[in-house]
Amino acid sequence: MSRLIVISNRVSAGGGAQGGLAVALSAALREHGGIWFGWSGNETSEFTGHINMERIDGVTTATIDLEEQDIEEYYDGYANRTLWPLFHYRIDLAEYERSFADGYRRANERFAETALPLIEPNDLVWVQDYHMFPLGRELRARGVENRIGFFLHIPWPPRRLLATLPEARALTESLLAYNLIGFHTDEWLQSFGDYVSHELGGTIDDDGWLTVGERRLRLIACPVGIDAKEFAALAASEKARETYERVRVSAVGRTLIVGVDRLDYSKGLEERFLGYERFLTEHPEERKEVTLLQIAPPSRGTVDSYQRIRSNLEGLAGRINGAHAGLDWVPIRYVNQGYTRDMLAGVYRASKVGLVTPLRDGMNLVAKEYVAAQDPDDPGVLILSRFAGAAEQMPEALLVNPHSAEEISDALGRAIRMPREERIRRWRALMNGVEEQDVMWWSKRFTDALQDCQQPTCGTMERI
Ligand code: GDG
Repeated sequence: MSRLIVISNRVSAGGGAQGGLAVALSAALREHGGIWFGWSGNETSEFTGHINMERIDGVTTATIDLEEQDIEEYYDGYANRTLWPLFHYRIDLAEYERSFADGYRRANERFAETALPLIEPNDLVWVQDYHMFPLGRELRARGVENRIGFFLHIPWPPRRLLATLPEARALTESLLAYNLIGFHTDEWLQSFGDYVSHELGGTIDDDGWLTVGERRLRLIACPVGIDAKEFAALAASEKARETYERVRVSAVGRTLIVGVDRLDYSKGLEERFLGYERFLTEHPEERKEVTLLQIAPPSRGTVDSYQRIRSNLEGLAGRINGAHAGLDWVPIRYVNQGYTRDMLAGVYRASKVGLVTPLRDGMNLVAKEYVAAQDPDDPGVLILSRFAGAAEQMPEALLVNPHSAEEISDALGRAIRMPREERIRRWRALMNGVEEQDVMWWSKRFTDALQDCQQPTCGTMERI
């Protein structure tokens, strides 16, 4: 079995607070052996390329520090202010600055330069996400002939939106350096194919082999999952049970609706609050019988659009609570902080409705965690946005258009009144999918497909 070199912006091996993705990548690294390489999250006054090697829970990690200018232009800039909004269809929020693009290129060159000595001839190299689109090309330029795969965790935007990015063509061309590119869904894969065939003259066969000039690489849809067993076990833990009781007691017999999201404009939180308000207005009989608990830990606080969404949401929650609350009831409990994963599992289980309504999402793991945490004999109902990648795999959820307050309101009414047999039937089908296509399935499927790709010859690579 080949060794695996995982390269991602941040490295998060070890520790109890790991998310499912980190668990899966750590497991794949333990199985294959190898190294997880990326940014330490720390700043240095001058970039030296010094690698800090550590061994954490059986996984070798290698991290580097970046300069302030790299962090501003590459991470806060191009990754978070340009690519993230554009790839979530928000060209109104995307900032196109040459200095960001330059910083992104420089940081990727630095990552390639420092990762180079870590890569041995037969290793599989697996690059993660939009922070590192050009990394494969930078490695090829330095003579790396290994199989290199890339996985995109966010959507690939429609061709005409992508065209607004000054570097769209160069960025897409740089992806041709990989042997394998993975997307969560067919929809994102097709968007990529559409751009490549219209703008680069590429053709794609039925097995996903893309040919552009002399380059040939494979595209696959490979939806990420969660560690379902681990999550179900978390839901049964002491801490989860304690949290479950606390949350149930605080709801005093009311039906709890839960939302859990990083505070991000892609997650549709304002639209969700408005949909919930519509429900309160249209169903006066349900008023005081329901409570929406929204957990939204802040993220990327240095970026303006994140500060704006935070203050907009606070204003909206305040207005809705002001208009509808009574002496002993507030309609929305909006919590601006994070909780441990076992506590989250308890919150999910205590909630009769999981309200997951992003405007766009590559996949959305909260939807899967909500399902995995339910009581099989009395499960809650998942309401899921049609525009989350997860919707392709989860048709038994109540699928809604997250922009429509009416659809959110109707789905809430239906979820709250849903008979137990129907809840169990829907949940069983959802849980089968969450268990079968879990995060281990995802990483194995990707690494197997990468292993099967032919190693490129040096000659072909020089022409990229
Ligand atoms: C990107 C893509 C894709 C949230 N609040 C707390 C907390 N969380 C955890 C959740 C979940 C994770 O964060 C969020 O994952 P999502 O998948 O929902 O969203 P993104 O962070 O935007 O992730 C997404 C994913 O990559 C994987 O490919 O699915 O589409 O955007 O695990 O539980 N965790 C803890 N406390 C919190 O308060 N501990």
